[in-house]
Amino acid sequence: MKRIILFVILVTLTVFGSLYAQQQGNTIQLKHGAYRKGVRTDSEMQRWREHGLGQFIHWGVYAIPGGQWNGKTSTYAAEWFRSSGLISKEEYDNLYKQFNPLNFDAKAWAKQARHMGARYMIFTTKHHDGFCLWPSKYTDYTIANTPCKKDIVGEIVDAYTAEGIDVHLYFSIIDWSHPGYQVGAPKDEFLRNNDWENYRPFKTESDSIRYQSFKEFTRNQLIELLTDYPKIKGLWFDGSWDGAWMKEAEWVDNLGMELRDMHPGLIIGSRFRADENGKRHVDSNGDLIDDYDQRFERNLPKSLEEVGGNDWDCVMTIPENQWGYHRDWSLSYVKTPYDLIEMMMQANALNGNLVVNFGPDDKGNIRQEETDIAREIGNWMRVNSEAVYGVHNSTLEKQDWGYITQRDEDIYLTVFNKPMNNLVRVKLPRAKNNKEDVTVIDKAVFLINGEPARIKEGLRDKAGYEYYDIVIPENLQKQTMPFVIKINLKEISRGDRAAYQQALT
Ligand code: FHN
Repeated sequence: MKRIILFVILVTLTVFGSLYAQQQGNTIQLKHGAYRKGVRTDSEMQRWREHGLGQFIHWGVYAIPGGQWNGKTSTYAAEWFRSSGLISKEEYDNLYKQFNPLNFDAKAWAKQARHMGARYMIFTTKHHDGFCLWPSKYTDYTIANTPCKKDIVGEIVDAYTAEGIDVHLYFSIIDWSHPGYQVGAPKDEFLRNNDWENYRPFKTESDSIRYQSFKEFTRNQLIELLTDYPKIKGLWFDGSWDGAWMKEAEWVDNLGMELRDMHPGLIIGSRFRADENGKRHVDSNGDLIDDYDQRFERNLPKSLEEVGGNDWDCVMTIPENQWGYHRDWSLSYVKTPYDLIEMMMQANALNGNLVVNFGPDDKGNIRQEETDIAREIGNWMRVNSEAVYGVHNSTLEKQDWGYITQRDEDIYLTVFNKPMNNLVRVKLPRAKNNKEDVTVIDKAVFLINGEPARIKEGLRDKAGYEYYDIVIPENLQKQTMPFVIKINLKEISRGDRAAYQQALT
């Protein structure tokens, strides 16, 4: 009994001790936590930060069933079809023998992505089923053993890079095809109780030994990818939530460093590894693990506080939750170009990138709906991309009619909810330099036609904020797509305010 009491006291002291340390701002010493406080400041990361829009491609043998088998349809994510219950594992594992995408044309995909305005792309080298779209020498379950035989990953890397689009390779840690891969035992209770040290992912020693072979295989494949495709900019990991992988904090951290050494500037998101306390994405001190936050899957943050000063991207499906090709898109709401542009601007306004997912079919075709979406986003980007690339959160507050982005002194107001009175009211920040000054709009122009916008007399609220109305001209009042007004501000003395107002009317 005494021992139990002692144990309880010790656990309580450890838990409260570490909470206290965090509350006091004390740092917990970690061997495998974040590499830095704040964001990476090198040029590769700066380039990534400025992308604004990306494309994701999920492609693999799951495109053959496309969510349907023997006349039955699965509502499951198409890329998880092996687990849908509609197909036997054996049947699924033999599908690759039929994989023959005769229409695959990496150059055409890359051109389409460039027209859409994507500045980077993420490509599934292998998803959870383990099928490799490159001829990996560490498994037979690859494209080399299909009738296709092409090095799909190689063609993608070359074609997209030639179009000026940076390539990041998606790599699933989960691999159902490898005999050594095993799902770790349930872990949540250990994490909840801060008892990660005692978490044991495997029941037997031999399971643990088998897992070593899987780790070696994973390492080999990652080294192979970096060796064979040196033009890539980053690795996009998935499936690292499994307890067995999370328990390998030291090994995974070392592997990450090895990969970074091989490929200077390599960009890796927060889904690769956990710290030694089983904390993912952010470590036990609340600092971001690796280079950008990958938690915003199909779920955009709503405020800068949620982003916590980190770099981040949001990967987004077009239907509800289908990443791979699913034949039937009538099963859920399908996002429109308008929806996706709105998400992109929301992301950009909060210092993030939006990545839109495409799922080509088994012949290598990008479906018509995706082609139409890519074209329409591209048409919009051709006029408005200034509001997307290289921008960041604005000094102006978020306002109800839309999203605001900024690059240097240029501020972009993207209007989604066009006010009924055709006046876009803009709340301006207080003057920075001299409290006696006021901020006013210096210039305003519509990106769609380059025409200057008319500004109406402003008003001031009790708190001293200035508001100005920008008039939407008649030729834009019927616009069904969002439009962008680029403005510049200036600070003038209060005494000059009346003259400024008069000049507006
Ligand atoms: O299980 C996968 C899913 O199939 C898809 O690949 C997404 C993309 O971010 N990642 C996992 C779910 O988080």
